[in-house]
Amino acid sequence: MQMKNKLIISRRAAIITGLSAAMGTILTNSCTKPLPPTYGNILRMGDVFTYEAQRALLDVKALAKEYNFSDISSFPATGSINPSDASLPGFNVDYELLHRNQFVNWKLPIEGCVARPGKYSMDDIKKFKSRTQITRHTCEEGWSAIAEWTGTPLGLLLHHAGIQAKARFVNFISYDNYNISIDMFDAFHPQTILAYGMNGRNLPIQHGAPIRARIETQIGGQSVKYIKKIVVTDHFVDTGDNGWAWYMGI
Ligand SMILES: Nc1nc2c(c(=O)[nH]1)N[C@H]1C(S)=C(S)[C@@H](COP(=O)(O)O)O[C@H]1N2
Ligand SMILES: [Mo]
Repeated sequence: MQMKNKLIISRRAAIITGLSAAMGTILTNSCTKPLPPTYGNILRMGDVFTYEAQRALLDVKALAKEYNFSDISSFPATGSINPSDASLPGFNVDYELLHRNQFVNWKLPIEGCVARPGKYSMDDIKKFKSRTQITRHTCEEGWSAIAEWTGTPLGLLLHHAGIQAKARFVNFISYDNYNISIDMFDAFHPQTILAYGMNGRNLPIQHGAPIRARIETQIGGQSVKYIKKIVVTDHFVDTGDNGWAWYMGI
């Protein structure tokens, strides 16, 4: 039986195809290999291969797959699901106050290695060009779901804030104290957005209101909810050595 040729090369196939090239780069080009900031931490050895392989593939790396409306699925909420509820883990009194006023007083500070540090209100953020994408969220705990997300590309905000050449990491600090950092490649990836809309509505509380990140290049746990502050740094700040790798590309 003859196999039908697949005309469309999937993102995963492109990554696998490029893997041997990446391995070549890793093995022969040890002076310039892109090491993850967690290099040397024995508990995070997995970062080295995933990060090296994916970063060596920048030129063939496609966008994460986007889906159609008909693919949108039910979507569980996990981790913190409401930092305004004192009976739940992740409770935060500042968040509770903001929530009580429908987040009208919420502002997002962008600080650190930027020429113009400042605070952005929701109206400020919505003035930037928005991006809507229907993507699959894959949780490291074994479930996945598809939703439509609308938000502002993080790169637009970073440019607006005057990101400096020395910037290397974007650190997200959230109201429930779930903090992660990403490198500049993921920060400026066109599908990395600060999402304020989900499935055509305002982002619900359980999914991270008023704004969450969507980082479609990595596993779902990196898409931090309830964002409180963004700090750009020229060095790695390890805010979350929680047993998971720093880098979890998919
Ligand atoms: N602030 C914050 N962001 C978070 C989490 C969290 O507990 N707090 N959980 C993460 C994990 S592990 C997953 S799978 C997704 C869950 O997003 P959802 O609740 O919208 O399904 O959010 C991620 N972002
Ligand atoms: Mo997750």
